[in-house]
Parts: sequence; C-alpha cells; structure tokens
Amino acid sequence: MAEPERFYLTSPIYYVNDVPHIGHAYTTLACDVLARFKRLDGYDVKFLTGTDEHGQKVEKSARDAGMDPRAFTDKVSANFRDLGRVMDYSNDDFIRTTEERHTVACQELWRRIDDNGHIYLGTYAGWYSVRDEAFYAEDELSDGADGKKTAPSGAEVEWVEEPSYFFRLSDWEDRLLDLYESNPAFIAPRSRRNEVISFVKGGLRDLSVSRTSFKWGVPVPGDDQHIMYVWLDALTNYITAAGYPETASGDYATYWPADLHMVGKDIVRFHAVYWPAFLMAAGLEPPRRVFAHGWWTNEGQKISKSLGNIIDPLQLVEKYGLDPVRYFLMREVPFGNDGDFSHASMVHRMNGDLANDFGNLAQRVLSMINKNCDGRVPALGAATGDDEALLAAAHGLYGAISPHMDEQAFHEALESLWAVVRAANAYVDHQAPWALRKDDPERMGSVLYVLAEVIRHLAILAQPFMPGAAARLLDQVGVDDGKRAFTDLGPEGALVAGVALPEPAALFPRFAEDEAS
Ligand code: ME8
Repeated sequence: MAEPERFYLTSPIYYVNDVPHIGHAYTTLACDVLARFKRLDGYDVKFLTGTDEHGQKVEKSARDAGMDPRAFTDKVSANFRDLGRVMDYSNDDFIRTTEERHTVACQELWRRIDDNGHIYLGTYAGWYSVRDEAFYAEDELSDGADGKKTAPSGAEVEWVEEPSYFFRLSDWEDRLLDLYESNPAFIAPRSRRNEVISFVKGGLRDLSVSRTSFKWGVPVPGDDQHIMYVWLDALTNYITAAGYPETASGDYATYWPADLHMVGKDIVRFHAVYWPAFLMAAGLEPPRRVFAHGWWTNEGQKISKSLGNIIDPLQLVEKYGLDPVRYFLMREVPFGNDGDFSHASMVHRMNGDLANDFGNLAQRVLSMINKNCDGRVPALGAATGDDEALLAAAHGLYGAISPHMDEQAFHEALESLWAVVRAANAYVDHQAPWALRKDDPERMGSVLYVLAEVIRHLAILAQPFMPGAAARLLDQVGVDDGKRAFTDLGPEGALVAGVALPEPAALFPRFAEDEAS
C-alpha cells in the first residue's frame, strides 16, 4: 500500500505570561479542526502546539509573580495543556521552548546560519517593546497620550543599547519576494499577503537576534554572554518538533516543510518574513503556507486585561458546552476576518443552527425510526427523484467541503454542511413520513432510510468540528467506530437495513435565556 501523504500543521506557541483566553483557544481550535479533517481523509497528520517560555516578557511576569522563571513557566504552561483537554484538541505534540530538545535545535540552527555567513556582531541602539518582544524603528512609533512612545500595536517601547548579533535580513528582500511570487498560496488571506509584500518591498533592515541585558533564553553558541532573540528561539519550535537537527531517517525528513503555520494577524511578519529568511539562510526549506486569521473582540470591545473583558474559554465551555463553542467559533466569522463575540450571537447559533436545524433533523428522524420501524434501519425501496436529489446532495458534500478546508474557509465548509441540513429538513416536511405510516409504510421506510443515510454523511463530515456530538450521532445511526472515515462515505459504508439502533437522545440542548446570567 502507498504511504499516506503527510500533513504537518502548527499553532503559534503561546507566551506563558498569562492565562489562556479565547484568542488562543481559537487559533488552536482551527488547527484541530483541520488536523481532524485531514486524519479522517487518510493523511498522516502531525499537529503541533505548545508554549513560548523564554524572553524578557515571561521573565518579567515570573518576577511580578514572585516566582523563579522555571517554576512560573511550569505552572502557566500547564494551563495551556489544560485548555487543550477541555477543548478536546487532538495535537500530536506539545512543545515547550524550555525543553532540552529545543535548545539543541536552536543552537544548531544558529550555527548553520552563522556558518553560512549571515550573522555579524554589532551594537543595537533602538526601541524595543517587551510586550510585543519586537524591535521598532523610530518612524514606526507614535507619541502616546502620556508623552511616551508607543508601537503600532499600542504597546510601550523602551530604549535599548547593548552588544548584539545581527542577522543580515537586508540581503533577503529579493529572495523573499521570489518566494511570495512563486507560491501565491504562501500567505493567506490575500489582505495579509499584500501587507507582507509591501512591508518587504519597503526595504528590510538587519535584525538584532541576540540580547545581553537578561539571561532567560537559549545561549548563543560560542558566546554565552548573549541569549538568542526570543522570536528566533520561538519560531525554531516548528523544526524542533519535526526532529531537527535532521537524521537520515528521522521525522524531519518526513514532516518538514510544514504544510501550514496557523497564526493570528499580529504575528504574520514574524512567520512570513523573518522565519523563511532564517530557514533559507540555514539552507533549509521554508514552510508551505502561513494563514493569519483575524481578531476577536468582546461585545464590540478590544479584548484586554486592562479592560477586564478577557473571555475565558473554560467558562464558555462550561456555560454553553464544548461542541456549541467549537461550532460557534468556526461558523460565526468568515475565517480570516475579525469577529465579535457576543452572548446573543452565541445563543442565536446554538438555538438556531444547532438545536432547530441539525438537532431537530436528527431528533425527528431517529424518533420516527424508533417508534415506527421497530428501532431498526428501514429499507430503501424504489427511490424517487426527491430521494435521489437529497442523496446526491449528501454524496456531494465531501467534494464541496474539502476545497474549503484546503483554503481554511471553515465557515464555508460549515455552510455547505448546513445547506444539506436545510435540504433534509425541507424533504422531511415535504415527504411527511408520519402521514405515510398507515397507508404506505414501505414508502415511509424509504423516506426514513434516505434521511438516516443523509444524517450519516452529515455526522461523518461534522466530526472535525464537533467531535462529541458527531460521535453520539454516529452511535445513534449505528455506524461502527471503524466506519467513520471519509472513505466510508461511499456506498460500501451505507447503512444496512435491519440493523438495530439505540434509543435516540437529544443532540444539542437549547439555551434558555433565563440561564444566561
Ligand atoms: O505572539 N483574537 O504569543 P501570544 C484572535 N509567543 N486571536 C488571538 C487574540 C484575539 N483577540 N489574541 C491572541 C505570541 N490571539 C508568540 C508566538 S509563535 C512561534 C510565537 C492568538 O501568546 C493569535 O493566534 O501573544 C495570536 O497570533 C496569538 O494568540 C498570540 O499569542
């Protein structure tokens, strides 16, 4: 048998300066949905997430908490792992940049870049933002209300002057532009691609890649007065987890280059400019694609600790349930755009799309089968044009959804699923199987068979988005665990008449408004 094609995708690794919030949950969720989709589609998937634990910002947070950085990072990193359990992420690895395997990879990458002549020693004198962990040129800054300079992100900056190694980023302009030109899918969505191209065309300055004024980081090989710039350290996680430095037969050869780095729009420059330049300078392949999604606000307001309006994903899941939260985040906002979280829109999706549309379809069909077909899959008699049309829509779903997933258009994939949910509900209304029970039970059986088979398709394809609800639904239509992959969507996987089904149970609860507070 041919080796399965591999698919390597990564989330950002999150700073352990704070508890995880909805933004972190969102990016990793998008990766999880895609990872699950690709696994069901037969790929050998590697899905990586983790925590970014070095640098001045984390060191300062540890100090503010009165803790040693190592103990502090252990504690906060564990919160991100806990989030993963609650959100049911299916990541294959969780990397921490304080791990030994990562130090080894960072130092080796540095050596290669240095051996190839792309690093030199100088002095950095300029602005630095600890919050962004980024260097800024004077002309990028503006004057804040209190007279202090601020970065474009709104973060405070401080003046830094210290010996530093520099990466010759200015040498990479043309090769980066070539990379974007020859791989139009390298940066998505288009707005971000344009932003990155104009940034690079505007001219690149050499980049400071080491710091000497604090110690919490990976030492520069051969000069441990310096620690590596936290972004060089952080980005390297993607190859560390692929098994870099490479061995002849190791994972690196199998999984690198990554198929997708999923990030938020705030960090697209690091991923689409610095990272491919570092890799090419080391003689390594750049990743295949970077997708930078948009920003969530809370009831119309920017989410920030100082405004006290951080949305805690754990609380969301507790209040609304995991599958509704996963569905809402992937459905509400065209992936790539900014979006707003509001209680009203969450409840609207939950009661409308989930309870009324999908849940009600399953409930009606399964309880009719339970009551009128002796709780067994009915038989399909002679199919009518309406039956064929609905079955054809279900059979076409995988083909409709798959290209959307390859473009990370998760909202479109769900819209395709719901087009069939709506068509199936319209078919139920039109065929009125309850009215056939007395006079034409055979036809009633056919109608319910068609619907059960459509539900099987919907549930198989909904698994990446709502693993819990989809699994319960597949149990209810009697689909064995081993028959839930996309290859089972074909006729060989079709429901078999006579198979006994379990007692149906409601799939999606309605959210009663008086529970809202
Ligand atoms: O930047 N809406 O880590 P970080 C949507 N350690 N997504 C959001 C968001 C919001 N309001 N807020 C945060 C770092 N995010 C680095 C990354 S990677 C080698 C190193 C998400 O903890 C979004 O994915 O600040 C964003 O890019 C990421 O969290 C930033 O996480």
